Amino acid sequence: MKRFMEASLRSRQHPLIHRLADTIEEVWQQYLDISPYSVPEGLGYVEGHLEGEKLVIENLCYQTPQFRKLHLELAQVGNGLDILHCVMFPNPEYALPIFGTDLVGGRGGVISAAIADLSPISSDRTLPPRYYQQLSVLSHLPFSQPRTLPAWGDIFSDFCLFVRPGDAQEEDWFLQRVREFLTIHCQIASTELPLTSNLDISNVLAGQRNYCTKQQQNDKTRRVLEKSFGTEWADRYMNTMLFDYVA
Ligand code: BLA
Repeated sequence: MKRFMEASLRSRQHPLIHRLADTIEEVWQQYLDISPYSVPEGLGYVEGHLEGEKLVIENLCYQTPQFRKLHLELAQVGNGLDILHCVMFPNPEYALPIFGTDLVGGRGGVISAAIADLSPISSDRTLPPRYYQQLSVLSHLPFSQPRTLPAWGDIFSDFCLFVRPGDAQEEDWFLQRVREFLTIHCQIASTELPLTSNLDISNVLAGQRNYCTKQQQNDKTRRVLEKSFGTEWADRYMNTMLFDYVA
């Protein structure tokens, strides 16, 4: 089989990031009907270095009948910081939650932030019953260093995992949980029927818009991008590449 994606940056990144990137692609290929998505001009591979620290970004994007954009981004800052960012944006005709994950850490060092969620987009902030049923029977994972969500994090579900993995076992647990989230999500999504009512579709759009505007408030992401690319570029990148929405 033809190579699905070029594995370049990840081989120089933290091993957990490399493994998570491979896992995400593997589950996508196993369950979804993937086709190409054209990344905005000049944003497939990006390098910036305003304040000395070099930032390299690699964007991999796909689409499927149920998802308008599957986005996997790998980034490396100088020699110290590695990042994996992934979001699956459903088509507005599908009332599906938004899968998102972010891993931030230093190479050879520790992962400081590992987050994954299936985030609800309904106005009552609950997940569809099929998701709730499958997520609530997953085993409890006793992470030693749970982290607290920032204020804008009210978009995340009760199943959101946000930790600093303490050792190799906890890294494995994180990877396993993300695989479970993704598998549940892809299996449900591929049997989901599209909405037909315009009101239902506009409610999905409102939910996705809320998710994106909250994520755009993440100052930690913004600061990393601003340092290497400047304020304007960072703003445009966050609004058009990371968290774009249909108005
Ligand atoms: C945290 N995100 C962070 C941090 C950095 C980035 C440096 C701080 C790490 C720490 O607190 O230990 C940076 N993340 C980036 C950059 C990109 C990125 C530069 O994705 C892209 C180029 N963020 C997401 C998604 C989620 C997310 C999809 O992109 C969740 C599904 C969450 N990241 C998230 C959260 C924090 C974070 C909740 C902690 C924020 C805080 O504590 O204030």
